[in-house]
Amino acid sequence: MTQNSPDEFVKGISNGNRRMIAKAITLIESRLKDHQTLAFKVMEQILPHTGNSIRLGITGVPGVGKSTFIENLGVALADSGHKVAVLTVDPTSRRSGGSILGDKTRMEKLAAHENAFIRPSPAGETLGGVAAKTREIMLICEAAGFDVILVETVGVGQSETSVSSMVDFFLVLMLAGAGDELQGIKKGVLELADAIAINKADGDNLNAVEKAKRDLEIAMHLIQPAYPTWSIPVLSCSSVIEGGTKDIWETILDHGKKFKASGEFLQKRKKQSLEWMWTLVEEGLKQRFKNNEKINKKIPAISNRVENDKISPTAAAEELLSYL
Ligand SMILES: Nc1nc2c(ncn2[C@@H]2O[C@H](COP(=O)(O)OP(=O)(O)OP(=O)(O)O)[C@@H](O)[C@H]2O)c(=O)[nH]1
Ligand SMILES: [Mg+2]
Repeated sequence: MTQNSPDEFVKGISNGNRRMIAKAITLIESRLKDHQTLAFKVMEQILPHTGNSIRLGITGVPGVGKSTFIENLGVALADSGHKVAVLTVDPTSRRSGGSILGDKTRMEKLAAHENAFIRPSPAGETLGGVAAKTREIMLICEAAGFDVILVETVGVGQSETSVSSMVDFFLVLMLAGAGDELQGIKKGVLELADAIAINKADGDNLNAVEKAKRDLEIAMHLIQPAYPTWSIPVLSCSSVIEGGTKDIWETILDHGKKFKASGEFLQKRKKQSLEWMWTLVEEGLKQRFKNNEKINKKIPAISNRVENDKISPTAAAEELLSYL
């Protein structure tokens, strides 16, 4: 099969052609040098057509209800004419063994919706690799006319930081009544949040949700808001009651309005683009270092000298770096 030209890709993507979008994503995910070169050209050309979307990140412990929330909100938005793309960042191996399928069935209605596009986590050895690809896939979706991008990530390690640095609004879902430890409430995660929502606010759970809200509001007072125009709200939501996600969406729109008016919206996106560049530089440097033959040859001897106190780790690092 002959490969499409960059122009054909760009045309297909801007026409919202699903097959071309899928092909472009395959290109982004490929390890082949030829594919990467082509992907680079395509990305360069579509870049001016990106950015016209609301980018929303959603995190929370496994089972908190992220996928159900996305299905619910996504269908409501898609029904009202929005074009919704759902991406995931999940560096854990949780998803091998068919749970991608699991997620698609959890988002059954959304997956079947003509205004929606669901793409599971790309493969990648490093979180940085997975996140970088997700970010590029997000740009492809934007160029294809998707105006709401929902990125789901499980609350593990650094994946939250990666996702929060590619979205306009970062939503942390929590459960009432679960201990702090279980929730993985690290201060760091709360600092990334633009809103916190206690999920499953339905049925017998309502009292516990109210209590959790009060506790979290107190905890949030200790956190310095990152942006002057926004103090982080603690909300509640439910995906099983009609309109249970409506307040969250309104909060997101309100945030967008305020950030656009104050200029912080563009500022944040610019900052994120620069941060992304530096992340890629760091990853690239590491990769080049690891793949450098000259350095690889020197490593055993120099390691030996470090182990036997013949050379200080500082001097050894200096020497290895000098070969780059
Ligand atoms: N009562 C109630 N149950 C919910 C709600 N949202 C999700 N659930 C249930 O909670 C379970 C987990 O939901 P998921 O949406 O798969 O959770 P998740 O956070 O995506 O989980 P992972 O992808 O495994 O991290 C499912 O059995 C849902 O039916 C809610 O608002 N209320
Ligand atoms: Mg899920």
